[in-house]
Amino acid sequence: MQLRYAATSPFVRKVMVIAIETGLVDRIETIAAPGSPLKPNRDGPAAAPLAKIPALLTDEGELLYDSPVICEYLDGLHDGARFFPRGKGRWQALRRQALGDGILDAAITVRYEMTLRPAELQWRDWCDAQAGKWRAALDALEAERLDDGFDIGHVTLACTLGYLDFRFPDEAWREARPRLAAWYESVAQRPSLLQTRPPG
Ligand SMILES: N[C@@H](CCC(=O)N[C@@H](CS)C(=O)NCC(=O)O)C(=O)O
Repeated sequence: MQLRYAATSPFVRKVMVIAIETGLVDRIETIAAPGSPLKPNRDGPAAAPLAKIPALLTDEGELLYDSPVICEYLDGLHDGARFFPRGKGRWQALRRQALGDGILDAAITVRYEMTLRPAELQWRDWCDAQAGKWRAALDALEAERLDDGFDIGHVTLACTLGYLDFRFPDEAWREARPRLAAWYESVAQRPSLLQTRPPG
């Protein structure tokens, strides 16, 4: 399998965490393909129409994209415990994945605004509104019990919090959210998360 990859992408990180946790990582060849909305990159193997990463070319030649799709595909290739539960817990796992992905979408949009758009065109109110979304989502997570396993919801949330630390180090999200912070400190010690930490 070939995976379009960047070590800084939290969506790629989700895929790599699942690949490590399921023992599939050695079957995946990573293709460096940094993503930028201003320079859509469709060169090389496993390029997807939206030019986003991750994208996975399976051994059967099928192109898959969007991290939830790729993660669920990988989860069907191993015999261990499922990261996408079938029965009880499925909707909670998918909802948590959606919440983490939504936080990432808001955060990445703000990062693009602040790094790609010329300073005089940056829209502060809009960035603040996006930050308001991810803060409300973090507040909702503080009210949840997350120490109930390790499925795709937990994987996504761990990668999400790691991304906030990586790209928004001044966010101080832990201050008013001690339970979420404690959960993250413990889950971040898993080898799959340690091995996929963003550079720097
Ligand atoms: N919903 C997608 C989001 C993927 C995404 O936004 N990836 C970013 C990198 S972190 C990207 O490729 N950005 C380039 C672009 O938006 O053109 C997923 O879950 O895989």
